[in-house]
Amino acid sequence: MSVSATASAFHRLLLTGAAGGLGVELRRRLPAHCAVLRVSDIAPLGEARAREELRPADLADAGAVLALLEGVDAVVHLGGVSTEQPWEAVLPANIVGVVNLYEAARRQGVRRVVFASSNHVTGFYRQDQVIPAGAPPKPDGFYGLSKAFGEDVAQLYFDKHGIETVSLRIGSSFAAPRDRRMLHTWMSFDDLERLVVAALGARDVGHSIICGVSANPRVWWDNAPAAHIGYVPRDSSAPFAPAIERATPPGDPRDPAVVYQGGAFVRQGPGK
Ligand code: NAI
Ligand code: 15L
Repeated sequence: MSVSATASAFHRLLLTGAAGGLGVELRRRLPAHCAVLRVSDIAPLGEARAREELRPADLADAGAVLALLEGVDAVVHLGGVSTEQPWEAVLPANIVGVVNLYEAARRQGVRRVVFASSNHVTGFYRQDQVIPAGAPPKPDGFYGLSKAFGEDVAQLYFDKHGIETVSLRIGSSFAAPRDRRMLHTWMSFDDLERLVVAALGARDVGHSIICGVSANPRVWWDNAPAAHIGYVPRDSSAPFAPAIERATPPGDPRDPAVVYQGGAFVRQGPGK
């Protein structure tokens, strides 16, 4: 199911990471909110669909990214490394790539970016804490560090060049929550669409940091800024809780993956 279509102010939207898990979902859903959807990835994208433009590109290639943003009104930036990886993999996709994207936005006159950040920017806050949506970073690895860098790039390009960004610290966006941790962090695909559409259309966002999470009963993040951009989640992890709790015993309370919000990511990465 998709959420209802909106009359969009955007003629041509660019979706990076369009071949990935969330990209496949948004590729199907974003045409309801724009006239033309330009889709890009380093991985195969298949055939172009109605009102689509295919533009394969490596985010680490500055020239390719400059061309990618030509004629675009706004960008939904999902592309990059999406899990904890060696620095050599994170650097080109998530560090060089995000600078290439914002430099291209500046040079091509693009005024709005929706940036897929991650809860791993704040993975080293404890699970017994509730933190505000824009809490100072406590990244849990190279991946979280790269997303914190991406948020800082977004801030720089707003302060210096007026390019507005909504950075989405996405929790766990999958068809359904997969474990006890995701009962806190889950965001449905319908709520993802609601959030991205709100982030594209809201006025005067400057650089806003919002948590990408459904209306779950168990909360680690105070997502008050979401009201400012008009995001109202409608789904919840609650119906999934009984089956998950039956299937998986609570973890060892001394396990760092149980202590910290980043879960298993805190056990990976530098030095591991
Ligand atoms: P994914 O790994 O399925 O998709 C990422 C896409 O980026 C892939 O299709 C990959 O080919 C592409 N990509 C990687 N390096 C590239 C490069 N150098 N140039 C061009 N494209 C490149 O990840 P997923 O789950 O779809 O996530 C999308 C975005 O949302 C990612 O940025 C991820 O960090 C972020 N996110 C996702 C969450 C989730 O629960 N799915 C949670 C938090 C953040
Ligand atoms: C992320 O940032 C990842 O992209 C996604 O694959 C999940 O692992 C998610 O965080 C999570 O924390 O569950």
